[in-house]
Order: sequence, then C-alpha cells, then structure tokens
Amino acid sequence: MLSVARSRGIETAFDRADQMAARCPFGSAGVCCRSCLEGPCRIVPNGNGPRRGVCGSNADTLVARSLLNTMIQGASGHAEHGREVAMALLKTAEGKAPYVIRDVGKLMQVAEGLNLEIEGKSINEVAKAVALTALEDFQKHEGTMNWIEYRGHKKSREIWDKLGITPVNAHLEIAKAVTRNAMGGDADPLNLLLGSVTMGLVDGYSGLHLSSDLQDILFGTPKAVKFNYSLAVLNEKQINIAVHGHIPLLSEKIVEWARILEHKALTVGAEGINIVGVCCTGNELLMRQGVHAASSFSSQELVIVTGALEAMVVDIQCIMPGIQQVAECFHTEIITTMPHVKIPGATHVNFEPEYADEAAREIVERSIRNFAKRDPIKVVIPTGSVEAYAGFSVEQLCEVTGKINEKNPLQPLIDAIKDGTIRGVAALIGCTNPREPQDIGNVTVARELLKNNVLIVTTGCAAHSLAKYGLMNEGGLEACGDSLKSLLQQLGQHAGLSTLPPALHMGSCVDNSRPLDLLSAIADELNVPVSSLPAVGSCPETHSPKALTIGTYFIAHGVDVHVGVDPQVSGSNLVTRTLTGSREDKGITMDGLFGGKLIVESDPVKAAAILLERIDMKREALGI
Ligand code: MSK
Repeated sequence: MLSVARSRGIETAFDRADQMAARCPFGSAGVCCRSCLEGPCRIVPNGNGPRRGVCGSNADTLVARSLLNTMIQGASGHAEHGREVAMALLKTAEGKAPYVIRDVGKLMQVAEGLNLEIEGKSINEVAKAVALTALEDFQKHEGTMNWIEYRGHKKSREIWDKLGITPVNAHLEIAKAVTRNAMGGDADPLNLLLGSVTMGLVDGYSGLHLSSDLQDILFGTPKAVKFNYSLAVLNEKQINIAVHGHIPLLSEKIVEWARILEHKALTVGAEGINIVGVCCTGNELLMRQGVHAASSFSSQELVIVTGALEAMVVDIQCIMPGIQQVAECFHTEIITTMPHVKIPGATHVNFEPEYADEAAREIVERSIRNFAKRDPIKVVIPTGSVEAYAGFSVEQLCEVTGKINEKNPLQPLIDAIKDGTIRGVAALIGCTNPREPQDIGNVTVARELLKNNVLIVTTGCAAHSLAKYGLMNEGGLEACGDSLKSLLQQLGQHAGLSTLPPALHMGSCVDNSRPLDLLSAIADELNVPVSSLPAVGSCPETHSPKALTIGTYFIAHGVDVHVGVDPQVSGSNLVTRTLTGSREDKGITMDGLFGGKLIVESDPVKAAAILLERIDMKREALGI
C-alpha cells in the first residue's frame, strides 16, 4: 500500500520520517530546554560549548526534566481516558446515558475490592458508587488513590510509600509534576526521576487499571474471540468505517448502529456495513466484539489509501493529523468526536455519553451517504488477511487453567514456571513507529523469546504486529520451544481450541493493567514481590510517551522493561545510569530501588538475549 501511495504522489508518515533523517542531536540527547524565555538553551555536556543553561541548570537536570515532561504527557492521556470512562459509568448508573452494564459479576467484584457496600443495593446503585469512587481518584487531597489501595501490589506499595511517591489523586500529581518541572522548580535530577515514577503510577492506576475495570463493567470482560488482521479486512462491496484511537465509548455504539442501519446500506448499493479497527480502539473492539483489525499506528494513513473507506472515526490519542491530507485525495470523511481532539478540515460530530446513540447514528448515516462518492478506479485492497485469536483477559486465562485446577486456577501456570516449562513471562507491548521498519522489532523479540519458552502476553500495536505475522493462531506454534508448545496445546484443548496461540492478546494500551494483575496474583500465591518473578516487558518499536509511562509503571513494580527506540536521555550519564544501571552499581538505580530497570537496545535479537539473561537471573534468585 505504501507503493500505491507513492505512485499516486500521496505522502505518508513513512515518507515524512525519511525526510526527517538528520535528527537534532540536542533533542535526541534531551539537552535542549524551552522552559522559559531566557532560552531556548542547548547545552553540550561533554564537548565545547555551554555546559549549563542561562539559569544554571546542568545536563542532568535538563534531561531529567525532559523525561518528566514525556511522562506527564503519557500519564495525562491515560488519566483522562480513565476519567471519561468513569463519567460514562456514572451517567449510565443515573440513567442519563444509553449504555447497559454488561458484566454485573465484574461490577460486584470491583465494588467489593473497593470495600463498597453491595448488600441490598441495586445494580445501578453499586455502579454509581463504583463510578464515584473512581472519580475520587481525580479529586481527593489526602491518602492514596483508591485504585492503588484496590489493585496495587502490597509489597510494591511498601517501597512507594517509603519513597513518598505514592499518588494521592491523578490531577493533583499531574499538576504537581508540571509545577516542579517549570523554570525555578525542582532541579534535583534524582528527585525528578522519582517524579517520573509517580507519573508511571498515575498512568498505571488512574489510567490503565481504572479504565480496564470500568470498561469491563460497561462492555464485558473479554473472552477468547476470533478476528482477522490486515488491510485485507476492508470489503470492496461494503461500506467501510474505520474506528481509531483508544476509548471505546462511541465505537461500541457505532458497531451497534451499523447493525441497526445495515438495511440502509443496501439501498445505496452496498452489501452491508463493515467496521474495522485501527490502533487501540481497534483492540478494544476486537477483544469484545471480534471486529476485524486493519492497521496499527504507523500505517493508519494506508487504510485510507485503499480508496474503500467511507469514514475514519477518531477519538483520542495516536491520531496522526496527516490522515486528513490523505483523506482529501479520496472520498473518505475524517470524523473527530472529542471536543479536545480536532483536526483542521475534518468533520466534527461531538460525543457526549448522554448523546452516544445520536452521534453513532449520525456517523453511520454519513458513512452510508459517502459510499456514493467512492471512485471505484481508486480502490486497491490488498488480499490475504490473517486469522487470530484474542480476548485473553486474566479471567479468561483462569477459566482455562481452572479446568486443570479448579481450586487454584493459577497453579498450572505457577507449576509450569517453577519446573521451567515456562522459562519466563514477557509482556510484548506498545507501538509501531514510522521511523522503524514496521513490525520487525516486535515480531523478532517475540520469536526469540518464544523459541526460548517464554510465555508472551501482548497489548497495543505490538499485538497487531504479532497477529499480522501469524503468532496468534495455530500456525504460530512453530515459533515456540518444545515445552511451551506442548503447554499451549494442553491449555488450548481445555479452552475448546486446538491450542492457545503463542502470543496471548490481552487488549489495548490501557489493558496493560492485565499483565500486571496476572503477575500480582502469581506473586501473591508465591508470597514474593512482583519484582522477584521471571517477568519482563518489551516495547521494541516505541513511539508514544504513553509507552514510556507504561514502562515506568512496570519498572515501579520491579519488572525490567526494554525499549527499542532511543528514549532521548543520553545527554546525562547520571540519568542514564539511574534508569539502566543494575542494583550492584554504585549510586541510586531503579533496579536497586524497585528491582527492575530500563533496557535500551535497538537490535531486537540482542534485546531478547538481555531479557533472557534477566529472566534467568530472577529464576536463580528465586531458586527455581
Ligand atoms: S495505539 S500508544 S501506538 S500501542 Fe495504543 Fe499503538 Fe502505542 Fe498508540
């Protein structure tokens, strides 16, 4: 599709990445500062030129501040996602929004986990109490965030409390982080790095855990489901609508309205309405509805280049403004839906939970009308999509393993880890990045780990890569080491499948709560901290600040995290050493404080080797 785009003179992110070939060495090292009007200051930590900014900040301070800025961006995005879902749940419970609570069991489980009274209460009363407790995590001024009390692992909590970095409320912590990062604020690089860890926790608990829990309540906890992946999921004979972004509140309704209005599609000569997913809104819908996925982040513009897309509906995060320029070459209508995420030239259909039906209906009707404007000569849809299985929430996994051990569903996994059938667990997460050859890093790290019997769970755009390259169906078993392969086959039979797929798709970016829930439950069973487990995270094709914040949340629990793209901290030896150093190193390191560290390695084969070393080190320390 990239060649098709180029042959038609359509520019995409891949072309723009090439044009950016020479990158600013100051920005790359994290040593440029635009925090005040004394600057901008660019400093040269190890060469000729100024070694401090006008205010006296040195490279360590500038790099730590620049990293904290990135973390603020990541945490804010996910916190806002969590808040929006909490508001939707509240309005649903009050009868003001047209949603139903699809998973009452999960609602009761979350309410109990939050120590809320459920006896004698109606479903809506419990839902309202849960929503208000969630919203407190954006309001309270004392204590600890409710979702950390509920979901945070006790042994990790002890470390955070001791360091004084446990968040009180998401908005308060984000405001504090912005303040400490402003000119004349915090200049201590180590203190700033601890501020980054707080942002990781804000992201993890007000964003990831809170969103996953509330979305499961509203839309159902994911169960094993089959879907297809690749641009070939677009259908030439149907009205194609792509849903893109992260928050499934409107896209769930679009799926519903596409079914209701299917008959109208026939009146314009189409054979039906085909919803396809992009990025994490795509992940949300495929996990719960089996909606096919068209593209990850990098190639979002190429979905439009097929010429067969009537509308691309976007909500929040990871939306390239470039989609509008590409859409202008076709009949595709870009539809923004959130008042704080607009694109010049795009149509805006405003989303509010109360009017979700009206907005979804209007979007589907606009798409039906757009079908008549499609130019058949421009339609090029690649062939050959890949079948994949997804929907592996912790609940779904435990349902499968519970068929082996009903009393303790985690035991079969724990036994497999102990006896080496599973050498370790890796969460393959995060993005694709147009600067990188798409999918190669994600797939190579996964394959290297699988052949060494590491169980892979996956989320986000990395999951798209693994699906596309066949690691989420039976065929992918050839990538696994012998012991992992036979375990997956054994478990699959209990799930009514021929095998579990090599990579277990756990969902979207916010569903990075799920791997941590799994690890926390295993750690509890073994009575050890999460940091003792032979578990790692890897984000080979990082692009988004959110990916770095999610990584920081993993590190705060003592899970090593690999990134394959330069995190732009090389301008400070102190910052680099603190993030990437080992517990044996002199000085303060993340590994020493939390038991997990950052691993920066662009070569995916080398990265996998380092991750295996760290897994083995933790196995040895555990005596298994
Ligand atoms: S969409 S944050 S590119 S995973 Fe979640 Fe994909 Fe990364 Fe965006």
